[in-house]
Amino acid sequence: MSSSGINVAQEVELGIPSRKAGGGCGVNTNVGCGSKVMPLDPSVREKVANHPCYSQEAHQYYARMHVAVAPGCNIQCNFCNRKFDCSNESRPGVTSRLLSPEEAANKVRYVANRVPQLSVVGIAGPGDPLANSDRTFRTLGLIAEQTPDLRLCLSTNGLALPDHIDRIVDSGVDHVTVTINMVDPEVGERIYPWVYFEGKRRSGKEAAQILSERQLEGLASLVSKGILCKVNSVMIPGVNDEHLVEVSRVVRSMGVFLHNVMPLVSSPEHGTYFGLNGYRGPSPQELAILQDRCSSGDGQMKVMRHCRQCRADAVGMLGEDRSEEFSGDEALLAPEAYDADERRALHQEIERGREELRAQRESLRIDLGTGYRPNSTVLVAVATKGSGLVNQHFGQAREFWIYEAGERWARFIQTRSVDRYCFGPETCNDDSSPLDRSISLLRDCAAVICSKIGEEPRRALALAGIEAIEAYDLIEKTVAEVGEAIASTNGDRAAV
Ligand code: CLF
Ligand code: SF4
Repeated sequence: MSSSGINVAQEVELGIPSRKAGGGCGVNTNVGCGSKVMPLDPSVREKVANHPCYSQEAHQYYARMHVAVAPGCNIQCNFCNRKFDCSNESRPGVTSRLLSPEEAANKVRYVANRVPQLSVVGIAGPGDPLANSDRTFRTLGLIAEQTPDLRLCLSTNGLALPDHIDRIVDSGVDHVTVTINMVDPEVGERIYPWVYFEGKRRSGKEAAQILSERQLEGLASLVSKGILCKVNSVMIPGVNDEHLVEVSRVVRSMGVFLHNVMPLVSSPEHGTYFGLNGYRGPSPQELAILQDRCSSGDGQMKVMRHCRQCRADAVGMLGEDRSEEFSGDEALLAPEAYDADERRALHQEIERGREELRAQRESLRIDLGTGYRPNSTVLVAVATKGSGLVNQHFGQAREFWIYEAGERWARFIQTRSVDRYCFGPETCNDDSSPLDRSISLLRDCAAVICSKIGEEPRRALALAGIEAIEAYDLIEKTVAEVGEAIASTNGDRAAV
């Protein structure tokens, strides 16, 4: 254990620079010269520990659910079509069923009784929660009263944020996300055609200026009240991609805990301004490069890399979508008794398991990406159902977790979904099979690690120069071993 009372593995998970001795300026890609160890405040550590969005490790064990109670919005984003959920937190093209606050509270109880991994309830749409403040706060009040052990989370575009700080605090919300796509109105006027403020529709630079000022004012107030804040940004190549490094620096300096840089998902079928006018989303490689730049600048911002851009009625672990399973009327109508015991017992079991895995990782001295990067690394893809293990068959994996791998080194880079996203012309082919899509998505990886793989996909991967490796073990341990073996024979093949 370190002097701060948390062990090295926990510090790494929480994004705290490691304090390894040695190494000089420029050696470390993630930790700046002269950086100091900043132990997390215990209250922050407690808030992060079981929140699946604020902790990459926690998202392997804990689930979230959203309740879609907020239909209206007070701004227009060029990547949004109002027929669908808010794109600031959700994947474009997805429509959620609107609930009343009472239905939402019933649904939370219903889901909580059936998904014991549940730790957080969020309101993230389908419009902006604070543009529907009465519905949002009534919902939060009911949930806090009826299911008091669940964390409350809120996501907003920030325009109305300064008007609601006290109500947010009083509601017991302890995590707030503000979507900030710019801090410069010249960039902003290309993203927001208008905002509705003080009874008037404002457009152009004035609209962006108002929005930006309100977002930053609201953020500062939240931070001063001890609310843990995350900023979401949509990366729009050619519009704000370069600028997001500055956004990251600014919000870091204000005390924001986490920056989630998400890809623009753009296609003409979504009917958005960007989709209809040929604006493309970034490739996974472009996204990872920008995330690295945000996390390696002066501010050393902690960057979220495991966001799944989920729906306004999402239910389950981040990597799975169980919203359909809970979309029926029975979830809304049943005023059933609430039983938190099963969840409490499971959460205790999860924490014991996590502690054991941390101890193993620590004994193996595997660096999760905060120390000194080895000279030779490769990218590898992992098939996992969570719980910290390589435990998924290649053919059943709908997403892969990409790691930078090398000697005692396993740095999580991003997730890539086989059938959810189009990442651009190279991977966009409606006729392609899931196997073709997987290979295309993993083309910059040296290996894929999974619990089982058939001969046909193994051959197809080999033809693409990707080695298939079967394992059932700790993810980071396997990644580091595979990375070391491949990097030492093939040299550096890390593309990001
Ligand atoms: Fe929901 Fe958002 Fe809270 Fe998480 S989601 S309101 S912070 S509980 Fe998470 Fe989903 Fe990404 Fe949002 S993966 S879209 S970051
Ligand atoms: Fe759409 Fe969300 Fe933007 Fe409102 S804030 S316009 S709902 S993407």
